[in-house]
Amino acid sequence: MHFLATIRDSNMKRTLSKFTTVIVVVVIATGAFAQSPKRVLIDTDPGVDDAMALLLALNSPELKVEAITVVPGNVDSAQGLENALKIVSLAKRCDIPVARGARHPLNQKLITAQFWHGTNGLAGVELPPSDCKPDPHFGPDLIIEIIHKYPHEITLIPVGPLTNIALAVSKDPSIVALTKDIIIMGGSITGGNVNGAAEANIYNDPEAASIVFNAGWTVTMIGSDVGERTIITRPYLNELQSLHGPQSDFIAKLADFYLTRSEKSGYEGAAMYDPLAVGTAIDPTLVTLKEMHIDVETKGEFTRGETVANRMGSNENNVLHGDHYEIEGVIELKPNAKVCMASDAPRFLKLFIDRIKGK
Ligand SMILES: [Ca+2]
Repeated sequence: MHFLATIRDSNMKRTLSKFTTVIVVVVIATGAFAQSPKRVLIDTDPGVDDAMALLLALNSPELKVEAITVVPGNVDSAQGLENALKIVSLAKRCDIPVARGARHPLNQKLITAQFWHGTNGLAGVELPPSDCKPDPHFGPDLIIEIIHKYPHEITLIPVGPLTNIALAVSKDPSIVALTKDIIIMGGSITGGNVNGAAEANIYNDPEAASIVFNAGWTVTMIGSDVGERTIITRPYLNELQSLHGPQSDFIAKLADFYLTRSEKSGYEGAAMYDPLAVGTAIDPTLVTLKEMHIDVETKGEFTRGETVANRMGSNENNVLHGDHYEIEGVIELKPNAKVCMASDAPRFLKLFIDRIKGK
């Protein structure tokens, strides 16, 4: 009896094994693996361009938004949570957890940006009250939980100051090795947008940024310098306004406000900072990346918050000899970032408009 059962069992195993092989072959042949959406978690300080980035993600089949966490930056934490909940409600996606995170940066006072983003952070556009409720988790705890739920599958897309990500990494460093990818909007290797040196997301919490860049993963850095060469202009806005829908009309109003503000400052269009980070997750061929080592300046009088790029991959090794130092070779530096050097702006803008128009 036991012998017969073993035969049946092994026959069944062979049949199952063949069946599994057939499934694997079919899946590979049809490219079904390639089509499975990328699981992403967006950490955001909404924010005009954040709203654009969120709705781009929610309308892109390449991505599955597992959660949204809110960090203070463009607006304070309470306003940011309200904005994020209204945006997911507009997209009819109350299934996505939205959690409030940190209330302030790690080591300095919050600097909000209503000057650029309007009184409520969303160009003064009043969205209907949200049908969605906030997730009860603390944002960094939700980040940790989602990464453990889907090990090696989550792409983090932080598009605000890095406070929540730094808190998550500090509480549970094991998430670094379990994260598939991290694509930040932040930094610049050719001057800042806050002042001569610093980009706003890094400037708003340099200590957090330093923790994130030094955590042990390779950060894909979509900087403000490339965002400023990836701009939405009037012809794109006209195209967006050619079809109507609740999300499309909302984004058109934001884009109009944002463009008018940029034009007043002498620019021909508005920088698509945060949407380009989401675009990179959707289609990495939209950007050109270069590996290098990035340090975050946390002390400089004029350079606090600067992302200091080492393009050579080494520092000189200066050794004290009596009353002076001598260079004794170089100290190799491991790249900790893939820095965005350029974007295919027309292709990205077309993708953005196509995904939002008429929605
Ligand atoms: Ca942002």
